[in-house]
Amino acid sequence: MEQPITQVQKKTVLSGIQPTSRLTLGNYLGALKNFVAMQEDYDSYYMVADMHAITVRQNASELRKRSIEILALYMACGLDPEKSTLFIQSHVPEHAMLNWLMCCNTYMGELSRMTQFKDKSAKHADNINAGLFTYPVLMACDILLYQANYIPVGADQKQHVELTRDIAERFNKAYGDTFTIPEPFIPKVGARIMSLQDPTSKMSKSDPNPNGYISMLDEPEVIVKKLKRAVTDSEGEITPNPERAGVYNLLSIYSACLGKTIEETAAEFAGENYGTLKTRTADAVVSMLEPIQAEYKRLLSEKDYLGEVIRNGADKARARAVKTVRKAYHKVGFDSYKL
Ligand code: AQP
Repeated sequence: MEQPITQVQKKTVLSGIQPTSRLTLGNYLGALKNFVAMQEDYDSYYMVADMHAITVRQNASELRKRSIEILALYMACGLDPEKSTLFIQSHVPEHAMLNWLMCCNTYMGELSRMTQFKDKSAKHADNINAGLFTYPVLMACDILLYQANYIPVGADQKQHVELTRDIAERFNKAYGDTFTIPEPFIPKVGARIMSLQDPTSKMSKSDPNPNGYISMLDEPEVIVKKLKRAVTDSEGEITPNPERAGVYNLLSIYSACLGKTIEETAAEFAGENYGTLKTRTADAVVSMLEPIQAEYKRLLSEKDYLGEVIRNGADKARARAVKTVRKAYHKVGFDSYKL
């Protein structure tokens, strides 16, 4: 007799990027590239994290515009709204609704240990707000709302995903099984792209020095110029040594662009000088970004289509998120039948 075909349920993936500025090569290689790679095999939710962005003061009209632009950039990179749920975080009020529950299940001590809080409060000493402190709780809600199994992120976000696991386990233990326990999904190469001007700190889109980062929308000549100016060292030899941060960063960028290991790239450049490494890295970055930039420009001219994608994405995300909120509200003793 013929066996019935059993449908294997896809695992769920969620991630997002803050629309604090134009996205960098670090955002692409550390996160976005994996979003695209994972959408075929996973039930994927990718959001523009505008609620996280306001932990640092933003201009309102720019934030609104940039959120749409970043969603268009997601699509230009290959995220397909037919395959992935693409949405803007603030369009799904369930993120804020779950946040309070999870704030009440997170300890101050845990939040005080978060490296990103320490870094960002040093950078924004005039605005160390409570949102900056509780940012990882909202991030935990983003993940738990969709019962996500895997979270494609750069290495800097590993600590937040680990905290999410702790909060979810604590809640499940106190109230009964409610949330899926997620795992970070960090690329082997490109997980931590460093600043071109200070290769001991992370390439960041809000770096006040534009020579420190490559924006995904930089013109080819600008990319070439920034990489030419990248800080290296005086040793002159190309070896895959993480302690030689500048050279190692260029090797990582080249490798991540071409899907190679750092060792393969170092062997390819053995005996070459830094000038060659910089030029060929610039070529690799430009060839990778050029088609994305062209598609991005095309998509931005399709305003009605983008609007439709954003509305549909919010509806799909809400349909999933509300189920989790109902379940969690009921567990803590709220009357959730009206949700
Ligand atoms: N330099 C990087 N290398 C690898 N991955 C990176 N990511 C960010 N920078 C690098 C990954 O991109 C995703 C989105 O990051 P985010 O915008 O939510 O926040 P962030 O980590 O704080 O990124 P930025 O660019 O440094 O933003 P600003 O300047 O606004 O604080 C995450 O998966 C992150 O790991």
